[in-house]
Parts: sequence; C-alpha cells; structure tokens
Amino acid sequence: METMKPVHLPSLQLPDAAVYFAPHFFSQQQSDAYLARLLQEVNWQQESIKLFGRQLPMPRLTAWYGDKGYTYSGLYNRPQSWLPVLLELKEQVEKVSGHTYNSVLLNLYRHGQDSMGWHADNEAALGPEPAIASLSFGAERRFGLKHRFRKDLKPVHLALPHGSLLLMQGPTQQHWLHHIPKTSRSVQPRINLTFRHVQK
Ligand SMILES: O=C(O)CCC(=O)C(=O)O
Ligand SMILES: [Mn+2]
Repeated sequence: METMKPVHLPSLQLPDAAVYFAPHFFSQQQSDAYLARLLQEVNWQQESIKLFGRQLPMPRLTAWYGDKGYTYSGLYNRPQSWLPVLLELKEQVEKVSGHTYNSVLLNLYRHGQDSMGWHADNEAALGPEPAIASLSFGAERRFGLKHRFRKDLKPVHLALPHGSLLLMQGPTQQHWLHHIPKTSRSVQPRINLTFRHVQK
C-alpha cells in the first residue's frame, strides 16, 4: 500500500489527524447517475445489532463488497464480489488518495431517522493507520468528528454533500471518533461508501 499524501485535496487541519475533503469531487450529473445506479444495483441488507441483550434493526441498510470478509460492529460481513460501478468508483478514489483499497462498506440512510453512532474505524484488520476514503451521494447529511481524549477541542461538524469525497488517514482513527446524527428535518435517502484496505 502506498502512503502518499493527497496533496491536491484541501486538508481539514485537525490535530492528531489527516483528514482531506473535496466537497465537489464528482459533478452533479455524475453524482446523480452514481446515486441511481447504487440504489438499483447494490444488494442492500437490513442487518440487526445486539444492544443491551436485544436484537434491534440497524438504523440504516448496509452492504459489504470486496476481496475479504470483515467483522464490523460485531457483525461478520461475508464478501460479495465487486460490481462494475463499485470498481469504477474505487479506481477514481485510488487515483487521488494515493492509497489502494480492497473492500467497501456501503450505508444507505433512508431518511433523517437513519444514523450511525460515534465510533472509530480502528479494527485490528485495518492496521494501525488505516486510510479510509468516504464518498457520499444523495441527501446532504451532517458528519461529526470529536477528539477521543482532548476535552479542550470542540467537535467539528461538516456537511457531506452529493458527490463529495472525505479522506481519513494517518492517526485519525486512533485519536478521533466520527458519527452521522439523526435529523428531524425531512431528508431524502443518502448513500455513503467507505473504501478500506483489509489486511487479514
Ligand atoms: O455515512 C458516513 O458518512 C459515515 C460512515 C462510516 O463512518 C462508516 O461506514 O464507518
Ligand atoms: Mn466510520
């Protein structure tokens, strides 16, 4: 895996992190086409999570594609073979991020009540300084980052618009948590893809 810096992407300049953000990585037209294809072609699943001893539906639909299986939120994801649309997106993010990926997790937030809680993508299988490339299509949602140890730093929130690319690299997962909060606004569906490199 290469470790080149994506020099041409603006950095968020957070301490103990390497986060880069391109709000308009894809044009409106390209983004509309990708959104439609992903809604249609991805094998979306309603998984459940065990919370306080109860099985509850995850507040979003998910899908995992790639070369290897992966355990995420205590849930084993069997690998499904790559779709052409996913390979096309992977190639484009690899070009700008200076990293290669062998897996992608997709999340479909159907409406404002779908969300993802505070977490870090720091599973051992991703290695100590994982590079994660996150693409968003569809409704704009708020994405929050908060430092795990430094209480003097305020959480940072940014809007992830249709066609945006966010890269999290270096020590980001060791020092920061991120989330997608629920919103009471009425919002259309949003798809997020996080490309990852699974080592084991
Ligand atoms: O939907 C997003 O922007 C974040 C997704 C995420 O953090 C994850 O899949 O680990
Ligand atoms: Mn994450």
